[in-house]
Amino acid sequence: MHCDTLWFNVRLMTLQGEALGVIEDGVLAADQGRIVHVGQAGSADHLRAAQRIDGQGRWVSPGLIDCHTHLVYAGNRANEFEQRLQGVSYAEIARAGGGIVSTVHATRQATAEQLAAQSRPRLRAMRAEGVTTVEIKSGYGLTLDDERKQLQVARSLGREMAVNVVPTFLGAHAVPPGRQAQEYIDEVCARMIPTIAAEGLAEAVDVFCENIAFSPAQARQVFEAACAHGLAVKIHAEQLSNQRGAELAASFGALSADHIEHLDAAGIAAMAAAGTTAVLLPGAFYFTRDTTLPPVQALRTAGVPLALATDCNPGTSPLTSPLLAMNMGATLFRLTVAECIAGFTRNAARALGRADRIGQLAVGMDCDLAIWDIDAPADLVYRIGFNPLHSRVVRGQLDPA
Ligand code: DI6
Ligand code: FE
Repeated sequence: MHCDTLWFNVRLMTLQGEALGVIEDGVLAADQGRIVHVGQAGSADHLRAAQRIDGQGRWVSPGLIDCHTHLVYAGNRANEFEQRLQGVSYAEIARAGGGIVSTVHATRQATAEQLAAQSRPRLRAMRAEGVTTVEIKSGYGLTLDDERKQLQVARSLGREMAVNVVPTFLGAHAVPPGRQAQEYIDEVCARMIPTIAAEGLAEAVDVFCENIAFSPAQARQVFEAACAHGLAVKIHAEQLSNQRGAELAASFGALSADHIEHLDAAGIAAMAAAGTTAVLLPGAFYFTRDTTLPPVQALRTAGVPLALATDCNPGTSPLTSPLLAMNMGATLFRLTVAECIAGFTRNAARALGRADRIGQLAVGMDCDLAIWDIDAPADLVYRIGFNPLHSRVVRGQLDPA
């Protein structure tokens, strides 16, 4: 049997099964962008490879998947960070025209080219740490045209930089300046979601359900519209208070409920029953100096899959490092090494509805790989501010970057 590329002398984190699914002396083969063989050394002798690559004992994981980001935006809020260090509150900053609204203004004013130019370094930083798939949300345009612009820029950056981009429509992120929440949500449901779906601009719809954003009743309305137009649903839930948003989202078969620091037992049970993935965002927890921990042990006990992501956004998590997010997942949330790595691979794929295509080294999956100069998988989680990526492979192609 023929294949395009065969890697030998590699140590594989397959992410098959419960833990990391390690194969110490492994081989992996790809053909036409898909994995066609994964096994122990010597198990691929029947394969005739056009190209054979000696991995020199390096560790290979699935390409990292950042399943929750807002990385396409314009403007800079470092000034707000400085103000907050001086003791100015988030509410005062918002009243003075800062906060989400300042990013909305900057994003509306930017042309698509300017928006891409400002967002490109963030995607480049993620790519440099082995990211092969990233979810990118809209939510800083808050008009149909500006949301569309964000989603189109997300797509084009992905193509340009050989990163698979999964776009999510987050029109229900904030009430646009000068509008009323309910009449805006009516527009999101009646006009924006149908158009975004018809134009194929997003795979899922997300809502920021919180006392400072949209109510559970409004989230329900958005989910009904999303489902009617064949889009998957996700939710920003229980970040600051328990609105029972995760439970609501689970009743719509949500792919994920994200943040969930204030999630209760009923929410956990609903997520477990619906197969909804928990996306933990330690960067936002850290940056906002939150003190309420997500109920990690209860989620584990209930069998809810745990994903981890950067939440890259200018207000609460200016983070573009999945490796640092893994370290924070371990130090702040007490996740194990295997949970941190699964959180950026197998379980992140679940949170995006792509578990059948990415997130594991398994026959039939896309050949998206991260190749690491490390002694053991724990090095990915343990070190701080160090990047041991050797190279990236996307759909079987070695990354030119
Ligand atoms: N959760 C948050 O904390 C923010 N958005 C969200 O969905 C804040 C985003 C920002 O301040 O720009
Ligand atoms: Fe977010």
